[in-house]
Amino acid sequence: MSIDIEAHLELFRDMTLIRTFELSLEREFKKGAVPGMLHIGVGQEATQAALAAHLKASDAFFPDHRCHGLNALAEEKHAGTGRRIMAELFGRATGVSSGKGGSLHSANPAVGNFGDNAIEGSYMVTVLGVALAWKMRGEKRVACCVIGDGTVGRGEFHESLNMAKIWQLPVLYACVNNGYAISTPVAASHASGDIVDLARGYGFPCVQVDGNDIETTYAAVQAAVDHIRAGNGPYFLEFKTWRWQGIFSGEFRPADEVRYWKEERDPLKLARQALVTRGVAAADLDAIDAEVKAEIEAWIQFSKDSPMPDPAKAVADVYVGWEVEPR
Ligand SMILES: Cc1ncc(C[n+]2csc(CCOP(=O)(O)OP(=O)(O)O)c2C)c(N)n1
Ligand SMILES: [Mg+2]
Repeated sequence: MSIDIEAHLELFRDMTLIRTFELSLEREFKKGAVPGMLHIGVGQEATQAALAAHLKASDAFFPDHRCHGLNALAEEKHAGTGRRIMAELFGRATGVSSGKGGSLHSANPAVGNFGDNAIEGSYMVTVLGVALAWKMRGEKRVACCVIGDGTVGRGEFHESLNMAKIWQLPVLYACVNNGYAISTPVAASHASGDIVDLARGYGFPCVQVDGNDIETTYAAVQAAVDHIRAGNGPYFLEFKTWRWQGIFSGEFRPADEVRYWKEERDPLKLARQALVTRGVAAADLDAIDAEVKAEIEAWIQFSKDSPMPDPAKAVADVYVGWEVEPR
């Protein structure tokens, strides 16, 4: 399939932004500038860029712990404020959740980001409520949840898919199968290493795609959101991919496997090759890269220059309509 060259270039830029965001963030994390835990999505850029390209501000997505890139793109595309995701990760008052959410709890429903949750899979149930509300109101909106292969082991997976089908809810399940949950290979924890096999029994479209090819992921998400917006009920996508880093990564994976994914299946390298084949000059792609790098450094500087949250507001936004006096 061939996508419009402008769209293709924008996707390349978006993937470059995710890669740069994550590597720069990791650099700052190692220096001690970023509090808390950090799971990064390097290697999974094509999935997140494709979702960001098709989800509107009026849709909802529940990101997982590797979705800083998706969160930043949604913020940037719909509000021009991607830097507020960076500031959130730095724990600053200018962050989308006033610096109190961090990596796992940054949310901004105004751009469709309904927030991650440290309890893996819990939002597979929450997404049903959002989708049900829209269906009852007759709104053509998509409620998406991003889940990893490990998260599929939660009971909510089956509860959610079952109810989404019975009630024909507008839910997009975006399953990022990166081959591992912590250090456990997918085939060691699931009856099928292809998660799509576990989803098919619920009787709605379930499609497995190459998660490292941006043209494939873009077309797959397009088909899914078209199906859902047309009122046809839920849709399940499994993106086969691989994460470069993360919890205990590197040491437990065979050298051949690491080499294959990093050298032959790098989504950014593949996108670059595809664009050069289409006639785009390598220098133009380098210019995009340089521009994105400068932008991310500016986001980091913005974060470092931002104030810490005011302790007096520690419990503000925690309870709706109930202010608690901090002691
Ligand atoms: C209910 C629950 N159990 C355990 C954890 C700890 N935990 C955090 S990430 C993770 C692995 C998730 O694997 P996967 O869904 O494949 O995502 P990946 O990290 O590979 O992107 C686990 C077990 C958690 N956050 N919530
Ligand atoms: Mg995984």
